[in-house]
Amino acid sequence: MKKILKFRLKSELTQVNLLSILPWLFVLNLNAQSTPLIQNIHNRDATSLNGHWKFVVDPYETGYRNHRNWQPFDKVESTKASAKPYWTDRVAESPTDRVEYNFNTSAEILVPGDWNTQKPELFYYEGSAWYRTTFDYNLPENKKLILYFGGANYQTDVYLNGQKVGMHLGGYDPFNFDITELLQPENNSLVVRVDNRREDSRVPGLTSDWWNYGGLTREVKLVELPETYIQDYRIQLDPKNPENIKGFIKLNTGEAGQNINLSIPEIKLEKQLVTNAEGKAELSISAKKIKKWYPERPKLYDVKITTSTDAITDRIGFRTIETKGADILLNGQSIFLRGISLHEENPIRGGRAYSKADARTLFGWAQELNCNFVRLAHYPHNEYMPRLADELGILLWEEIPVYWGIDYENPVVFNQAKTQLETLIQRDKNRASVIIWSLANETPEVPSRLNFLRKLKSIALNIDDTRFISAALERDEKSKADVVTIPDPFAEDVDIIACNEYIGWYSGLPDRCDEVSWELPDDKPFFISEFGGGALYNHRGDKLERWTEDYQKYLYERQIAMLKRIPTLRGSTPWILIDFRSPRRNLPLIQDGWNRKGLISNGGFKKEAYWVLKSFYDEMEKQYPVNIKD
Ligand code: GCB
Repeated sequence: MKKILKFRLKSELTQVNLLSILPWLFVLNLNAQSTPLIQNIHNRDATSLNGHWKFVVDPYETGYRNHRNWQPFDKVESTKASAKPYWTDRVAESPTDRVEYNFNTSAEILVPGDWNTQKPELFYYEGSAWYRTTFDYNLPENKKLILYFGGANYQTDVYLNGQKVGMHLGGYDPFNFDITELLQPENNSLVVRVDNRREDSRVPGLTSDWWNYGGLTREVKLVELPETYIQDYRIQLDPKNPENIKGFIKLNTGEAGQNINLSIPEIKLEKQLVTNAEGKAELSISAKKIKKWYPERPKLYDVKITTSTDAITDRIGFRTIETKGADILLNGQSIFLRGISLHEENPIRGGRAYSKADARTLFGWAQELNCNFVRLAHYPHNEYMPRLADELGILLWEEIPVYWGIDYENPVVFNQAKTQLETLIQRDKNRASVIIWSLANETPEVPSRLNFLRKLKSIALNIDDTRFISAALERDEKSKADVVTIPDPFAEDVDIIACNEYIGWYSGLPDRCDEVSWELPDDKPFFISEFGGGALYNHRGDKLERWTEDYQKYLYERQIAMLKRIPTLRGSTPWILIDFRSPRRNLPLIQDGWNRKGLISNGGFKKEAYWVLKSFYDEMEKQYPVNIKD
């Protein structure tokens, strides 16, 4: 009897355990087919697949799911070797075979680009659509071909010549696949399904305050690589010894004893390294002659990595960043982050921003405002942004869309947040401009959230412990009369305490700023990650008439007066540089689908408050002078 009881207990336990890990097993498999992201694809010779692609919209997912059991065809096909995925260039096999789609005769769409602003009928569309392009490619022997996507929102299923290549989840992070085995010399047919539905198992979840642009929103390209290639590297100053460059270089094959040459020709630095059993070489090199990267002097060096089979060059800036009490020290000097928040949107052309020219327009406006800092809200922006920020000397806050109410209990959600964070850090860890990894924005305090965020923090630090961890936290304006506090326990985990506040807009009138004081820890830098209010360009009136430029201007004046009274304040990124599209914002004649908190209108015209912020930043620039020593 005793024995049986023991056995039953054991099997129940096994059952419980299995049930609790099942979702995790599923999760582990989600992005399994993609090749680990390759460092610096940006500077590799590539064949662009940008341009006109064939396009078929598929709201009922006819090409993706079986209409009788609603299962994706992919799942069924993996068990039937001979079956061809539906809608991936099937041809009619007999005159009676009905094929109810045809890429050859379908409409076209530009890649990169969202579908919402290219096709008026898809302006509000959230669903699935198919893309197809064809290409020839003569791949030399002993080479690999990598198919790279800068980003596609949200689920992307990729098929080459009728076979599934892989699937990616995540709307704003790059991914790549090795397509060598499926490639043919001529007439390759690349078919991609993109689905941008909002779901509570995704990140962001069901709700946000920006446009859910769908499609192949970033560039697509083919990159030829040798069998053994430089897969990853981190080359940065050692925060503990800024006269040293520290990091690693990793090859894709885990072979020991391979030689790697690292050089920075401008300072005549050259170093031979040898890989360990993981195909990785750790490095720590004295670099006394290096000139540091400052926003005021964004010095970049050509850094060359060469192996017997591969070579790559990057442009890297070297700087240190640390906190000391309430100060943020860049290259040892206290700075004030004169920032602004930005969505990845080109308001003048309309739609998602994706090019270097777009990046220049957006950063150009920020620099005119005398910013040395930009918050890339609320998701990873395209790679041109951090690359150009490196060149222009703009410090960056980068973040993942763990935003408002997401499902912290769901391991599928956690895994997506984790992948997006890892990929962002993987892509940008060599950019001098990036100083903050932000893990969340205005996330309500529910019990499972803290653990979720702490796990993300340790994942971030594991990949890169040279930058700050932060999050746009919520404040408490109610518990104590006229005192604002940040009761969020995650404030203890961050290097910079950042919070969003809308005093004078969602909470009271602008004069309210004069009534409140802030109670904050004095041993950490404090940062206002958002404040602001809406104004329609050229709508003028009394300073207390909402939606006028005059109200917005007055709000900025009162806010800035309040900010100046906070001794630990070391920067701000008001919300937001430019009016942006949001389906939540439908006040007729004022919003009409735009969040109007921009300092610049969607037509590109500066509002009055722009100049108020600029003069604050001119003043801060004087208060925090920079002394370039090398
Ligand atoms: C916020 C959000 C931001 C919104 C903004 C607003 O706190 O972080 O995404 O767009 O408020 O305009 O209300």
